[in-house]
Amino acid sequence: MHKVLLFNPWSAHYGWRIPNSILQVGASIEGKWDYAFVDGNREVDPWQTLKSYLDTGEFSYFGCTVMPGPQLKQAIIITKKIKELYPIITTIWGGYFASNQYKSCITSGFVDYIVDGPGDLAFPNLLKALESGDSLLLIDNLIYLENSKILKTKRETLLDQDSLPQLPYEKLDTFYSLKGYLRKSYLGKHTAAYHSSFGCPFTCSFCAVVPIYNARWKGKSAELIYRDVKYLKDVHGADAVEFHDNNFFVSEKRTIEFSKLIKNENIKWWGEGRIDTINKYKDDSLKSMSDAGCKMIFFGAETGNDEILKQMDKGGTQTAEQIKRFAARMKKFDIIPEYSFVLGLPAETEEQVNQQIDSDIAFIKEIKLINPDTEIIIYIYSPVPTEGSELYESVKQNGFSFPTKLEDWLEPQWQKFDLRRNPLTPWLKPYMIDKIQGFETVLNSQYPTVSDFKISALQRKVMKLISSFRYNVNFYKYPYELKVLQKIWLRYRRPETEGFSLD
Ligand code: B12
Ligand code: SF4
Repeated sequence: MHKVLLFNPWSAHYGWRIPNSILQVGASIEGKWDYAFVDGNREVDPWQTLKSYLDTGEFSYFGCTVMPGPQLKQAIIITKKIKELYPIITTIWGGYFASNQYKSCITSGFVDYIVDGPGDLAFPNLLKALESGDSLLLIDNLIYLENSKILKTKRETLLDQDSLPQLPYEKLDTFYSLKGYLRKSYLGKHTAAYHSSFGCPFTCSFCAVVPIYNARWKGKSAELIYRDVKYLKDVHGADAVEFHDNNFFVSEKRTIEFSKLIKNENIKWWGEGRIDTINKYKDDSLKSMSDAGCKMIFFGAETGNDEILKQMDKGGTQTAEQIKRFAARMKKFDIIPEYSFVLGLPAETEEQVNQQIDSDIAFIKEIKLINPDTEIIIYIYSPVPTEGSELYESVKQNGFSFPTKLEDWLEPQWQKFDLRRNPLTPWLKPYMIDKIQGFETVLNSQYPTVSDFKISALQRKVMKLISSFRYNVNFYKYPYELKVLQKIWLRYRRPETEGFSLD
């Protein structure tokens, strides 16, 4: 029997999301290969579970999805162990890390094949070719070694998303109850994760989506998204959805069609979009989204510096003025803008790097005055290998390079790098990191956000009062008193480590 094991490595302590990556990979082989799901998030000891499957002797393939951060850790340790103990098993990696850092993965000695980008055709075609002995060269989206040389096949055109097989929710439910994936969030008691499109039409120079999709985007139709959301609601009790698309709002038409369909279902929803795209939406469209349950949208505001925006935001039209005006505009529609900022980009001198951090802090404070409900998420810039981009060239010139050996990513400093907390970028000095993190702590106390739904009105008031002095005089050093309060009251969600939002 040539069965397939599909593994989602551990990624979060609580609030697990439907593992859409392996779910969609499962869909691609449904009815053709027998397969099992193993989710590291739902296992006390995933190795024992994997081992019990492998010991049956029925499995020939181990497929693992890999994103940077903690997932990578379990992916490396477990795949290596499988190769050592079960050398006949073919190991296949997919996901953002595998595609973006393919050189270190494929030369590790324990990853046999990488599916580079969508696996909907590449994965079943690879399995078929491995069994028939056919050439792999004609299969798109593959990376493998031949005579120690890395071969990369061509990237396929994005497929019509409505033509893909249905997601095997029922099968997943036989391994792990689907209800266990519907977590409590600011949006609802049972929040589902759904992914409705691939890629993004833009080419921001810091973004991990660009090297894989290169300005391509394809989405499912509104009807299909509605069908799946309604299924999750009717059969499993979902009352909210977070859309995991890199850019859910590319098409105003699709968004509005979906809003019309979902309007009477009493579903709250959230997604990620661009300010300059949604700013072009008509007022009627924003109203219809709000009426249909859209509560919050995540935007890459990035910085208040127009020069840097130009450097980062290729193909876009975002400006500091627009970021401010848009925050004000969203107030009218009762949709919370969740703005993420990237601080700590390279500059010519240390002084300029530091000055840029100060001016972004001032800009964030201005946004909070314009629309205090705006949620702010601060990331420290960590490079992505977007070869050829102006930003990546500057990053390399400033002395940064990625590990060349896969296992080096297990080093504590590289694990932190992935979480965008300690980026190992030589131009960013420790005092600058302290300032960014200190500001973040003070800001989150001054404006505990609506998605911190666990704290009471009184606790909010106390935090605001205690942090006022620091906030008003820009004093962000050692905010220990606030950290203690946040630890006790907020269990402050770290979007950098546990994901983007909404816990
Ligand atoms: C859900 C999610 C999470 C969840 C993890 C849930 C889980 N899997 O258990 C949480 C919230 C915990 C999380 C955390 C993080 N995430 Co995350 N996450 C996502 C998100 C939004 C969706 C992933 C998903 O389900 N996609 C849907 C599936 C269907 O698409 P897919 O994964 O691309 O799968 C297709 C192909 O890639 C391929 N494929 C994928 N896996 C496999 C495996 C095999 C065997 C095969 C054959 C094919 C294959 O085939 C699939 C079908 O076509 C993505 C963005 C995105 N839109 O994908 C970011 C994303 C992957 N995350 C990212 C990051 C950086 C992180 C963090 C490290 C930091 C952060 N602040 O978000 C943390 C820490 C990770 C950790 N704790 O391990 C980045 C990765 C960037 C990079 N440099 O590579 C992304 C791309 C977001 C972004 N645009 O920056 N994340
Ligand atoms: S708009 Fe967002 S997803 Fe698209 S390239 Fe820019 S950062 Fe990446």
